[in-house]
Amino acid sequence: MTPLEIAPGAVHVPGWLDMAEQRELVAACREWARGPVPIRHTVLPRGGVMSVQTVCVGWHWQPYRYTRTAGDVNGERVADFPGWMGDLGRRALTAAYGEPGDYTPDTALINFYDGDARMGMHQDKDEKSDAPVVSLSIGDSCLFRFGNTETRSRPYTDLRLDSGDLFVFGGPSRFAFHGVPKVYPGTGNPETGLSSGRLNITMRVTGLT
Ligand code: MD3
Ligand code: FE
Repeated sequence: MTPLEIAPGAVHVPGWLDMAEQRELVAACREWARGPVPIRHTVLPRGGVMSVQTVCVGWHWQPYRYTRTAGDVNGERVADFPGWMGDLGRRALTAAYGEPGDYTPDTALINFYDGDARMGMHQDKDEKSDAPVVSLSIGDSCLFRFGNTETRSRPYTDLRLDSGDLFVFGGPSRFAFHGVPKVYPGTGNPETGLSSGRLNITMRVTGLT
């Protein structure tokens, strides 16, 4: 529960979510995974298919923009971003930075990793806002790679993210490269409601209306 500043603006709070909160988030994500836009493997413009499975709320992300409707899935409008999730985002900023500021996230990307899923090094720059990104991890642990803002290679810091961990990326870290090179199957606690795999929820401010 002690915040660790990994780089300026990048704060890791291990074990931030208690078991009840993790269970509630798993249940909410399970509902969103059913629809109105079902969870799926995102297809990239050059034909690649992401190994992670994703569902969005508030705004739909498709590479490389946000829309209200999921033109690359089933054309439906995504579920509304719930008020309780904005409250959770402000509590997260308070835990990481000591104050919530005026943080008003309007979208969440929910990524599900099976034991073989990975995410390559990338920057999140489709948002027209430099407000922080809040990341919550549930289920299996993973290796998380936090890089620099210039290149997708070294220097980077490798760390392990466990179930219940919070990470906030703001300020100079907001546009850093990052990725998930490995998931550690079987490390999660079934009490979360996830019997296998890893769930990552990221809240963002799109800057769109
Ligand atoms: C650093 N997700 O959804 S969360 C993503 O675990 C994404 O699913 C990973 O990268 C996951 O885009 C990593 C940690 C994270 C998320 C957003 C960031 C780190 C970030 C934005 C800027 C800098
Ligand atoms: Fe990212």
